[in-house]
Parts: sequence; structure tokens; C-alpha cells
Amino acid sequence: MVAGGDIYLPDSGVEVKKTICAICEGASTSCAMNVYVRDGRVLKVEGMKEFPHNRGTLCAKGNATRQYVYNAERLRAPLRRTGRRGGGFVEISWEEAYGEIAERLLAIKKKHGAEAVVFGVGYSKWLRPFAQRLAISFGSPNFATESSTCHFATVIAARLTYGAWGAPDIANCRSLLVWGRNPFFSATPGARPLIEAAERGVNIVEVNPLVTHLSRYATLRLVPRPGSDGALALGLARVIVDEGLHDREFIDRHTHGFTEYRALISRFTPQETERLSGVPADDVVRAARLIAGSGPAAIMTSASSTVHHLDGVQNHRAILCLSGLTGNFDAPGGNHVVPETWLHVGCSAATRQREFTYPRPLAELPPRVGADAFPVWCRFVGEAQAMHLPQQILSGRPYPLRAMLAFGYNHRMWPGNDVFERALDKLDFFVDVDLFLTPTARRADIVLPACSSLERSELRFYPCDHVILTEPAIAPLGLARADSDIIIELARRIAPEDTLLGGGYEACLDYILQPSGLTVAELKRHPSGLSLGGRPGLTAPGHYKYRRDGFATPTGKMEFVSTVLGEMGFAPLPVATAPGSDRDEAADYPLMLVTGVRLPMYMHSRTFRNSWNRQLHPLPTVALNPQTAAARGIDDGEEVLLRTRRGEVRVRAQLTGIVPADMACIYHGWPEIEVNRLLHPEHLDPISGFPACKSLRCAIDKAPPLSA
Ligand SMILES: Nc1nc2c(c(=O)[nH]1)N[C@H]1C(S)=C(S)[C@@H](COP(=O)(O)OP(=O)(O)OC[C@H]3O[C@@H](n4cnc5c(=O)[nH]c(N)nc54)[C@H](O)[C@@H]3O)O[C@H]1N2
Ligand SMILES: Nc1nc2c(c(=O)[nH]1)N[C@H]1C(S)=C(S)[C@@H](COP(=O)(O)OP(=O)(O)OC[C@H]3O[C@@H](n4cnc5c(=O)[nH]c(N)nc54)[C@H](O)[C@@H]3O)O[C@H]1N2
Ligand SMILES: [Mo]
Repeated sequence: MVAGGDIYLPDSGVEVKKTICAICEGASTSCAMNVYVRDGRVLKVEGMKEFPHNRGTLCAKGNATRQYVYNAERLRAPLRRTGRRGGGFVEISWEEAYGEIAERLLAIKKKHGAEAVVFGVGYSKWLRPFAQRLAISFGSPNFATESSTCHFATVIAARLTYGAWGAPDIANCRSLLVWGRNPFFSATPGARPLIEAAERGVNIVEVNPLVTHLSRYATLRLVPRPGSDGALALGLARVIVDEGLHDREFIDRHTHGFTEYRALISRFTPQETERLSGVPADDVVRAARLIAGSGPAAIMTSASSTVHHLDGVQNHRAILCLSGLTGNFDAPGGNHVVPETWLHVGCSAATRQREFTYPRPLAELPPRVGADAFPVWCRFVGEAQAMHLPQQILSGRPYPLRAMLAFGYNHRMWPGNDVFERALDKLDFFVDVDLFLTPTARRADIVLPACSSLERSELRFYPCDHVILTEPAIAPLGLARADSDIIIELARRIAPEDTLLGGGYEACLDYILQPSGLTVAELKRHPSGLSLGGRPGLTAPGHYKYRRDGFATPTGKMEFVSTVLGEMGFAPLPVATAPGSDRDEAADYPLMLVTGVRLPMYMHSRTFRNSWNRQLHPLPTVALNPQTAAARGIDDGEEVLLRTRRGEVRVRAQLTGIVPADMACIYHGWPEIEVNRLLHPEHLDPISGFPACKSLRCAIDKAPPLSA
């Protein structure tokens, strides 16, 4: 028998184990894979064919799994700092590490209160319910994650408008707006449904300043200036209403504030919309007809590109309003409300995610970091707003923060990361758990080695109604441990009254799974995962739920005029007009800079160490239109100096027609350059606290020679 084309299984000693890739774990990734193991080592990996989510495929990152797992830079033992912060480390035992962490955190709690300890998690999502439960059981409201810059601002926009988040029903739509999203690079399993939709004749309207792989499948491309999305959406709305393509019955019965909204959009004529967004007036009209005239219409948005602006929530709200305006919210082929099952994924199973994550209501604890500055955030998101963390650590106001227990925190991804670095150094005690000795881990007092997904277990649900519980495919590298086990062991020492968490990983999962009827024992009998379709006790959420229950907003209706925003002193209508964060600087900084656009082979800071990935795009680059480069005498591959009002980086120019002439685009995560020092840590959307990563002004010139 031959498996995977080239490995003979009988007598080879090779076993095929089933697991998932967690290099870019997320709601639309976490691809399932087969891992070929002999003598405890992975020989090769391949996509799992029988798994409906990724259907046998793996991307460039997943294919480099062996380079990630066996990387020479993997941490293999707990470390304790020996000298000054950022200096050397010695290896210590787990017992010493746990003992010291528990002692220090309990002492800080006693002296300053539990809220003085921050529990932080970076991009990793799978361990968050465990880490947040630990924080709350310990008594701290300060659970802070990278989601303070990702996804939650879009959730806020959705909850303000509809009381709920709606996912695009791509399989049943007839027109699809893909707004600032590029699954071909950012969520590869999500790209094939788009190609299939185009092949079915769905009208795809792509809204993106850049040309992407999706562009060739789009019926129409709209190319707005970064951050002008809200204005464009209001312009589309005006055409839809002028041409009578809106859903009058839905609007009459189920919406609040249409008259005011109608007055607002009346200002956004196609010509005015062209002036504000750069999208030609004729295209605005054509797009509105395509979206509203050939429904049902779904809208696919990004977790970041429309909300990484100074008025990000309003920008996003203006876009989401198009769904209700055309009667497509919670309609088949529109944007469908599916309650969250686990880790931001909704499907037909229900879990006790919420009860598990919040053993006590946050309201019983002291106010969170960011509570004063971002009240809307605090109303809708059950976490601290981490953008405010450095400021509170440095100022000690409104109360001091003394320690941080972090899992995969990467301070470099935060705008103004030099300020964050100073804040970390001010803490009395800082622990970081990671797979690698990252620049953040280097500043810690204690560093703990974490397992990769191949060395541990993980529970994942998928929107296609599939679930998998993996078991370790290989033993942990060195002394590495699963984050969940680290959290559970610390819980036994710093929150001993939490007997559920202290009871172990599988007991927690059985508690979480209880409403679904699934158990750990049953899931273990299905190593390739289990289809939920047709299981007794599980029900699909159904459509038009608002007809029965109303919307979960203060008025019970879809809110064009937001009651909550009005009460909290913000514009209640989705007024979004900011073309960029530094509006007055066009003369000194003529180009609009977009940071953080994703490349397919890199995942934030994670895969730059893999040579297979590095070879595909070896050096940090800024993408520039050839015309923009020519005007500055810059050749392809040449070093340039990219300046904003806050900082500068030296980087190579990559000349490409995918970028418009008035724009520059710098990709995400490079270890060699500090892109986030170009951004000001206080340029934030006042509603969500999100940073304006995608609309700041910059200047680019040939780099002067480096002095010897
Ligand atoms: N390979 C890879 N995949 C990833 C990640 C990664 O680092 N690498 N990160 C993951 C994470 S955390 C996230 S949040 C997602 C992001 O996922 P996506 O949003 O799909 O990816 P981005 O490349 O950030 O942005 C998508 C598109 O938005 C466009 N864009 C930029 N600014 C604007 C704007 O102002 N308006 C509009 N309309 N469009 C704009 C860009 O040109 C880009 O093509 O990707 C996830 N997947
Ligand atoms: N300028 C700019 N900045 C941005 C963005 C942008 O577009 N522009 N995008 C923002 C967005 S949307 C996001 S999501 C963030 C990215 O968020 P980050 O948190 O920076 O993402 P990573 O660098 O992937 O992950 C952080 C760390 O987690 C470690 N890690 C990986 N897996 C595990 C695990 O299982 N356990 C533990 N303990 N550690 C693990 C990794 O080694 C890494 O050191 O960046 C944000 N920052
Ligand atoms: Mo993100």
C-alpha cells in the first residue's frame, strides 16, 4: 500500500496521524492534515482529503510544518533571567518555574489587588477561554489579547447595527460584495468557494485599493482610497434608494432611523462619492445595481482592513447597513446569523463557551484597562482594550499594573511598539510562554516553552458543521508543554478554588461540550473529525430570526441610527468621512500608506524562520506603483527610506502595478524592520480603540548610502 504517493506503509514503521495545522489557526483556517510519523519524528505532512474544510489542501505555511516544528530556535526548557532585562537566561525546572510564578503573582495580588496582574494572549486563539478563565478565577478583569486590533471592531459595528454578527452565505448568494478581503492570501480554504461562486455566475464586486487574485473573478472592481470605505458605502446606499432597490417592507417594519439615514446618504451623490473615495461615479452606480438588483446579496468583510482607521467602526457600520437596506440580513444568500459555538466559529452545535470563559461576571471585578477611554468597547467586548495597556503601565493610572502573564505575546505588532517595550520593562514581573525566544520573550523574567499543535490536543469546530478533537501526533519537543496544561497547573496554584479548571483539560472540554451532546470520548473515536449534520439534538439556526425575536439592539430593530452611540456621545449615524489619519500632511507626506497587508507565505511574525517560506519573498519590501517610483528615480529592488511623521524604515522597493500611484503598501510581520514604529500609538478609533494601521501618510525617497 502506498500512502501520499511516495511512502510505503507496510513494515515501514510509519504511522499516519490526524491533526490540524495551527500555524495560522483561526475561524477560517486551521486546516486538517495527515502527519507521517516514524520513530516519533514527522517525515512529511499533507492535507487531509476527507476533511470538508480544506479538502486535502495545505498552503505554503502548512507545507513547511516540519521547518516550524523542528526549528532550531524552538524553546526546549523553562528559562529564568540571570541579569538585566533582555540579557541572559538559565534553564530551570518546571517545578521551579511554577513555584516562582505562583509566589510572585500571589504576592502582587496581596499587595496591589488581582487587577494589577494582566493576562495576555497574542494571536493564538485556541487557549484563550482557558487563559481568560484563569484570569477571572484569580480575580483580574485584565485579560488582553491581540483582538484589541483585530476582528472585534467589526463585531462592535455589527452589534451596534443588528445586535449580532452575520456571516456571508456564499453558497446561496447571487451577488457578493468582497470588501477589503483577500482570502487567496489570508485564508486559503476560503478562496475556493469564491471561485465556485464566480463559476456559478454570482456577481462579485471587489472593493480593494489593490489588485488581488480575486480581481480576475470579479464582475466589477471598485478601487477606493484606503479608509474612504464608509463614504463609498454611503454613496452606494444613495443609488440603491434613488433607484428604488431598497427593501421597503423590511425598512418599515424592522429598522430604526431610516429617515435620518436617508438624509445622510442624500449628500453622497455619485459625484461626491467619487470625490471622497476616488471611485468613478459610473462605477458607483453600476455596483449599486449589481448588488441590490440581482439578490440575494452577501457581504464578505475583513477582520481588519475596514476598521484599521480612525473612524473604523463607522466605516464598517456604513458597509454593514447595505445588508439591511436591501433586506439581506439573516436572509438565505445574505448575511446569516449563526450563534458562536467555540472560538469565533458558529455552527449548529451549542457549547458552554461563555459559562466556561466567565466563571464570574466581569461586572463583579474592578474596571478593565481601557474602561474609561473606550466605553463602547467595554459594553460589547468582554476583554480589556489592550491598546491602552502600555499607557496604564507607564502612568499607573487609574491604578497600577505590576505583572503580566503572557501567552505568545508579540509587542512588536502594536503601533508605537517602542512605548510598549518601555512599559514591559517597567513591570515588576513578566512571564511569556512561546514556542520561540522572541524579542518579547527576551524581555521576560521567566520564559516557558509551548508545544506546537502537533504536540498537543485541540478542539475545533468548522462553519461547514464539522468538529475535530486532535490528539498529539508527536511527543513535545524537549520539555515543552501545552499552554492548556500550563494554565491548568497554574490554576491549581493561584486559583485553587476553581476546581473545574484544576480538574484538567479533558474535564474542561466535557463541561464545555455538554449542550452539544458531544463528549471527549466520542470525539476521540473519530480522529478525522465528525460531521454534525443530522445529529439528534442539534439544530440549524434558521433564517429571519428577527421576525420572531426582534434584533438584540435597544430598539429591537436594525439601527441605522444607533441608540448606544448616541447615548455615549458619538455620532449615531454611520458618518465616515476620514480619508486618512493625518489629513493635513499631504504636502510633506504625499502617499497613503497601508501597513499589514498579508502575504500568503507569512503568518504575522511566525513563518519567517522557515526557509521554504523565506525563499518565496526573502526581503522586506514596500510595494510601489512604477509611476510613483519613476517620479523619485527609484528602481525595482532598490533601497528606499519610508518616512511618516513618527518614524522611518529602510526597505526595498518592489515595483508593481497592483498598487495605485498615490499609495504605498508595506507587508506584515518582518523581523528586520519595525513597521509599527511608523504608527502613532494614540491614533485610535475612539469607539473601538483600534489603531489606524491602514491610513497614514508617508513619504518615500531613495535611501541615502549607509555610512560605514
Ligand atoms: N498568510 C496570512 N494569512 C493571514 C494572516 C497573516 O498574517 N498571513 N493574518 C490573519 C489575520 S490576524 C487577519 S486579521 C486576516 C486579514 O485578512 P484579510 O483582510 O483578507 O487580509 P489583508 O491582507 O489584511 O487585507 C485584505 C485586503 O484589504 C485591502 N485593504 C487595505 N486597506 C484597505 C482599505 O482601507 N479599504 C479597503 N476596502 N481595502 C483595504 C488590502 O489591499 C488587501 O488586499 O488574515 C489572517 N490570515
Ligand atoms: N502595522 C500593523 N500592525 C498590525 C496589523 C496590521 O495590519 N498593521 N495587524 C494586527 C492584527 S489584525 C493582528 S491579528 C496582530 C497579529 O498578532 P500577533 O500577536 O503579533 O501575532 P503572532 O506574531 O503570530 O503571534 C504572537 C506570538 O505567538 C506565538 N505562538 C504561536 N503559537 C502559539 C501557541 O500555541 N502558544 C503560545 N504560547 N504561543 C504561540 C508566536 O511564536 C508569536 O511569538 O497584528 C496586528 N498588528
Ligand atoms: Mo488579525
